Amino acid sequence: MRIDILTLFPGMFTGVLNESILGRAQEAGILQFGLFNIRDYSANKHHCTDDYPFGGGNGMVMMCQPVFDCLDAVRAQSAGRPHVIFLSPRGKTLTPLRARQLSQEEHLVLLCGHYEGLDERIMTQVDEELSIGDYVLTGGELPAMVLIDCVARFIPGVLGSIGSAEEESFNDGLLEYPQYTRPAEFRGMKVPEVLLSGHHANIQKWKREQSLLVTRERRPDLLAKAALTKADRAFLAAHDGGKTP
Ligand code: 4H3
Repeated sequence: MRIDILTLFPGMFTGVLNESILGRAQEAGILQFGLFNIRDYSANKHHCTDDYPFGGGNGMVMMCQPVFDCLDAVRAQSAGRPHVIFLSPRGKTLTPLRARQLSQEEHLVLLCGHYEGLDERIMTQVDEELSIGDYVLTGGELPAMVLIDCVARFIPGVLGSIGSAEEESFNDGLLEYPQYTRPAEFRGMKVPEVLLSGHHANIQKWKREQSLLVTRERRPDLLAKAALTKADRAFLAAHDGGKTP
């Protein structure tokens, strides 16, 4: 997958994209990133990218011209038609389902705003507005990085030996069970016996049950939506935290 990023602050991305799992995915040729500095496309002699809002109001608004020209440059370089996303608190909230769907795209373009916002006419160039949550940030750069990381996990080969994103939190609608590593006892705290037993079926059962308990306790909203088996329901009913006498 190719991901082009349009931003006024390309330097914000270098660490995040080049370290750890995303860095390795680039080396493996699974992911390619392009950083475009919107300022480089300003036709203004002072390389201006923002201006005062018509009708007054606080702050500055990103101008059409540099963003349109930057997007044109990205499109001129691409064979197909990229999917253009604008990161914004007014977009739909990113979900694991949407992230998985986006992981099938060949080419994403992420547009990051700064200042108070963008000239609304730029939205004619955007296919989708996405938000990473109900809070406002100083720019769309951090949300773009979150989106990239979240989508990349669903691309085959990116997680490699770490396992598949499918196995992890949210995918079967439940939170993860607790995990332990050596030593088996640390400062008097013991690892649950079953994990040391080597009994595969019992271990799988324990993990599922722990997922059910932790999800009910912390995110009952997720539990209500999860696909539960008869055995899951029976287990939860038998371990209702003493609500039933
Ligand atoms: C996205 C962008 C929060 C999110 C953002 C989010 C600054 C967009 C400015 C930038 C606009 C304010 N904040 N929740 N902020 O995903 O350019 O709207």
